[in-house]
Amino acid sequence: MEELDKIKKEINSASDLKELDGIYKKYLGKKGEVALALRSIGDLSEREKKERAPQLQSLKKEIEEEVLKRSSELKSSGAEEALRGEWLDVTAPGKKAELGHLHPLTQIQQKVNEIFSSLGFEIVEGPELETEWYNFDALNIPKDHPSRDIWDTFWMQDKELLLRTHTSPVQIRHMEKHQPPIRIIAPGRVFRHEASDASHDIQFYQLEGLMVDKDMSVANFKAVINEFLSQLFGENVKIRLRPSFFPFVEPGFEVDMYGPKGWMEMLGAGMVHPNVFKAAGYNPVNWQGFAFGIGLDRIAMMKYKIDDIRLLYSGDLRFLKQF
Ligand code: FA5
Repeated sequence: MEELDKIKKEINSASDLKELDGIYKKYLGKKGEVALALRSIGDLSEREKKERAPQLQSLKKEIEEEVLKRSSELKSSGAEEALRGEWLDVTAPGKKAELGHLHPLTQIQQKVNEIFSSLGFEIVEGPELETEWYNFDALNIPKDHPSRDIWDTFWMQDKELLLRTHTSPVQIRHMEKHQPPIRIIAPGRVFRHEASDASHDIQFYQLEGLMVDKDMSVANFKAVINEFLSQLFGENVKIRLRPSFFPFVEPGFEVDMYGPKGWMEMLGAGMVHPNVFKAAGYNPVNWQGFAFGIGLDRIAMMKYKIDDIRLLYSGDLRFLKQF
């Protein structure tokens, strides 16, 4: 009886289920005191057996009942709830939370936006679905220009609308609504119905730039683009300007940058053509400006040493996880 009282006290002092479990095992577990005594009953003499067996059986029963009682007390008191945290096996290897990150193109886009913002450029947007007027006519692109061809442009079925082939239409949309001085960039997705290769895809990102004011010259463009590229790639960036032709600028040029695979064309640019000013409602006598269209994918390729543009759109996690 004395023994039973002591055990009951112990059971009732258990402050959580784990401790209670330990007490139960101490007496009735495989190597528990009472369990062992019960098992060794066979070694006793017949007389001892008769006396001891019922005592041990009832002790076992009493312990079981007391443990059950204490267990339900602990559960209902909410102690169990509070202890759930402590039951965590802190030595178990953790589950790694898969963290995503921004796509390399988005990272580049954000960096480029930051640089141009620091140079005083405002960020504007235009629609991906365009009219022929904004994408071609207003940009002085002749009616018979090959870029209007169905093999270059994705036309909607009724031919009323098209997927913009460059971000230049945003120049017109912005000038229609704003008066100079103008200093904007317009990043966005563009589409071309053409064969893809390591540096060309059928959809890609461009960043249009437009600066309009009085007394603007090519020198202003060179200063801005130099500042932009050296902020992004460092002072030692190697670039070259080549004369080129775009109907919406005069003169026009292309800018190449030197990288791991030699020279790569990064952007087209030039001084805004008077006909473009006229289409937007400006008097070309009063204003000058420069415009440029940067291939953002090409910038990302140079920055991250990516040798195939198509990887950017592959959705391949093995590729994306490197950035
Ligand atoms: C244009 O799209 C002109 N709108 C750029 C411009 C704007 C010129 C303002 C003058 C004034 P171009 O087709 O060259 O030009 O494209 C501009 C840049 O986009 C290229 O230098 C290149 O970096 C990128 N680019 C062109 N085609 C692709 C393509 N298929 N895939 C990926 N990038 C391309």
